[in-house]
Amino acid sequence: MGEWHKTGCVLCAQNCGLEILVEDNRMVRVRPDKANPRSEGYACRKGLNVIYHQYPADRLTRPLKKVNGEFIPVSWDQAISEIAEKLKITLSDHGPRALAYMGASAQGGHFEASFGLTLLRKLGSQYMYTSGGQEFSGSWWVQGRMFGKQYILTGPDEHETEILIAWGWNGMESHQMPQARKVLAAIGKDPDRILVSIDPRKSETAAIANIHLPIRPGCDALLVKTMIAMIVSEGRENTEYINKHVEGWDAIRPLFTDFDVKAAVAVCELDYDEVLNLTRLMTSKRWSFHPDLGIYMGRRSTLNSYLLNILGAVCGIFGKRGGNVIPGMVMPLGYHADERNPKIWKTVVSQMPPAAAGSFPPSALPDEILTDHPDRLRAAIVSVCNPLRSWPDTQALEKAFSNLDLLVVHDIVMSETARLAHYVLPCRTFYESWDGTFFPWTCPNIYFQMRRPIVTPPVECLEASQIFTLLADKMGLIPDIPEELAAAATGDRMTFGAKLMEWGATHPESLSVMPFVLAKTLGKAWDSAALSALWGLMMTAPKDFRKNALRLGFEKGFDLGDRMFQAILDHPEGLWVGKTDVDDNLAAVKTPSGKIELVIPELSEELEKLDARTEASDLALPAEFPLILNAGRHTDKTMNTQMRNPEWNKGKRACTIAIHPDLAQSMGFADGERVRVTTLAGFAEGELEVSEEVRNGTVLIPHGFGLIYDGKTYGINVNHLTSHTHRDPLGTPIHRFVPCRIESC
Ligand SMILES: Nc1nc2c(c(=O)[nH]1)N[C@H]1C(S)=C(S)[C@@H](COP(=O)(O)OP(=O)(O)OC[C@H]3O[C@@H](n4cnc5c(=O)[nH]c(N)nc54)[C@H](O)[C@@H]3O)O[C@H]1N2
Ligand SMILES: Nc1nc2c(c(=O)[nH]1)N[C@H]1C(S)=C(S)[C@@H](COP(=O)(O)OP(=O)(O)OC[C@H]3O[C@@H](n4cnc5c(=O)[nH]c(N)nc54)[C@H](O)[C@@H]3O)O[C@H]1N2
Ligand code: SF4
Ligand SMILES: [Mo]
Repeated sequence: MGEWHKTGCVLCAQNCGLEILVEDNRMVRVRPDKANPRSEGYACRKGLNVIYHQYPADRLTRPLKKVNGEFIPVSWDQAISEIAEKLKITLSDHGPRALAYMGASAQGGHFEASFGLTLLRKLGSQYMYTSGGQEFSGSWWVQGRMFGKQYILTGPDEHETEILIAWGWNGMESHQMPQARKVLAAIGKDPDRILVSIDPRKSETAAIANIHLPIRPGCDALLVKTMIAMIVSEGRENTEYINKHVEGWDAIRPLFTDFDVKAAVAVCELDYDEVLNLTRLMTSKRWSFHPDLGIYMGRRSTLNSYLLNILGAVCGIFGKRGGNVIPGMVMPLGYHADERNPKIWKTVVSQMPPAAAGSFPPSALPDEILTDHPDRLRAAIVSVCNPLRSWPDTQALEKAFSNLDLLVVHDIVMSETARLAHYVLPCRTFYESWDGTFFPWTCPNIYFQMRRPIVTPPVECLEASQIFTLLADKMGLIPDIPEELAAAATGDRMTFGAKLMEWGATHPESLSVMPFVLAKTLGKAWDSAALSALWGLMMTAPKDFRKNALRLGFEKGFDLGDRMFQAILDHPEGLWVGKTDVDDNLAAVKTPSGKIELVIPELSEELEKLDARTEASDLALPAEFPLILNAGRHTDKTMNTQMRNPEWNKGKRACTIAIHPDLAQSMGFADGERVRVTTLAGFAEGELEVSEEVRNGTVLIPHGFGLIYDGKTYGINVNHLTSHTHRDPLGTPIHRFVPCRIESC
């Protein structure tokens, strides 16, 4: 007889509520949890197959050290002592710029990030690299300039909107919104609402959209500029909104006048009347947009995000119900790292700033490691992240990682990155530990779920947060904790809190390492560093968060943080923890003017030059690579690199090289044959799929394959085809526009 446990899916940012049946300490069945207030019984096939994720054949159960090219098991004490020693030597010989932390990217657990970042900072380095830096560098940098902080994000208020624009987003497969398929289908079917897809191909979302603009790949910036120009020429700007909430429109408005919109629409290969009609709808109805990788990893990534924000501001959709709102957050996703502040580091070779709310762009990494500059990267801790398959340019990264003096990987499996490490440290899975995520995307209520362990981990496995604590301790970074304080951790939390404050007041050095102090006290008593960090987070929650909690109905009081913590424990199914003030949503804007600022001097030249003529020549492909590779479509048969056991896709056509029937015919290819795709970075071979859904002239390969499992390789690692230098000025790889060719093999 087993027991059903309330938990959540750890595979994507939606973290849908799940119930999992556990028998004899083994997860055996999964069903959606109707009691979860955000997902309300919604889950997709990935979540329902999460048992494959929990029990991969290459699960790590002991700390491993590489000796003469082979991994041998070592004790925790040996592993941590040796890593601490090596780190100390590297840092004393070469300074803090030699160290990077790569992580803070998990879809199922964010607590590791606060420990990794605290350790990094304490050791004097700013080099944090996350997967966010390979999707959001441009867009979050733009948010920093226009909304005041890089972590102030906006998202569609999908339940109130009249028009939802899926812009380079295939929500029907990728979700990226609570209950995405249900919500998108409902909008598409509602006679009073309009679902728009702006996507070069007939994606699963485009297929159910009321309007599909099949834009030529890479033309989004030109299209948005055109749309703004159409609105300006017909005088349809939302002047009242602009006067109240927007700064700088008069300064940039001339860039949108005297613009040849007809020529621009032709370059985008769209229908002029359709585009004009859409802009007319956009100035007469409440619209919202969800941009995603087609925009972020598209050509002109940063400019795309800038122009979309200008368009939204001109139409007055930000901070308004049914438009794009700033969701409340339990915890910001990163911090504001303005590169104009001289204290903020840049990468040594490419001089890239950490534009994605504190994360440097992974595309910069190969050069940072392989340079002979004295400040090169020499040591890295990779935590809950798989750069060797996920980040651009596997060949360059492989070479770079092999040149590190020290590579430590925290993972649950022998990932492709772990294979290159000097030490591999075994983690508890997210079903064996306490953890939660801070992805927002609900409005007006703010959601949180702290998942609890539902199965016992293999004895030697630890939370990544606990591993960071062991390392910090061994390196002498945590002040001695008095016995009285340690003892108080097993008793009443508020009494512990009072003692902690008292001790902290006389030990100011403890403040910069507070997550570690909590982990060594409460975390020890609870066998979870992550859970202790949650308590710390609730007790020190910023004013805005507390205001949101009171608005939802929590009562005021000095113990509010502790009561919220208890409420979270009392609701394993997840709960609403706050409510934003939607009527005053733009109060969250933190620019100097308090308004949405439209002038970004660094982008003005690119914006000014952008027109049909310059784009037409710039878009031309070299004769050697006449096709465009979309390197990394996110499909229902992948979940980044997290699903390892290939059995979960048994009988499905999981990884293919897809092209349009016309292209197949012109090249004499048949569905199912083996073909080779070549780019500047390299080549890959695989099975051809011929599909009407693909835009002619493009080649689609999913992201997330190239898995090495049980001695075999499954599917194509698409990052063998991407070059780390094919990137936006802020470092985002241009994975949706990779020139390529295809031939039979
Ligand atoms: N099933 C599944 N779901 C996932 C993931 C997964 O691996 N599998 N991963 C998750 C993660 S981490 C992320 S970030 C998201 C990503 O979610 P999405 O961004 O929705 O994923 P993509 O498949 O890249 O879809 C982007 C769309 O942009 C289109 N596109 C390509 N080029 C252009 C262009 O030039 N202009 C425009 N306008 N569109 C273009 C593509 O045709 C595609 O339909 O998915 C998340 N959800
Ligand atoms: N070419 C190309 N590349 C891409 C993309 C693309 O579209 N094209 N999409 C990209 C996007 S949007 C993203 S977000 C990144 C994602 O790339 P990553 O951030 O690398 O994410 P994941 O593949 O989710 O894997 C993270 C690692 O965490 C480990 N892990 C899973 N669960 C646990 C756990 O419970 N505990 C611990 N300790 N470890 C665990 C997994 O085994 C895996 O090795 O990849 C990207 N790479
Ligand atoms: S949508 Fe995401 S969180 Fe929900 S079940 Fe699917 S993979 Fe899991
Ligand atoms: Mo992502």
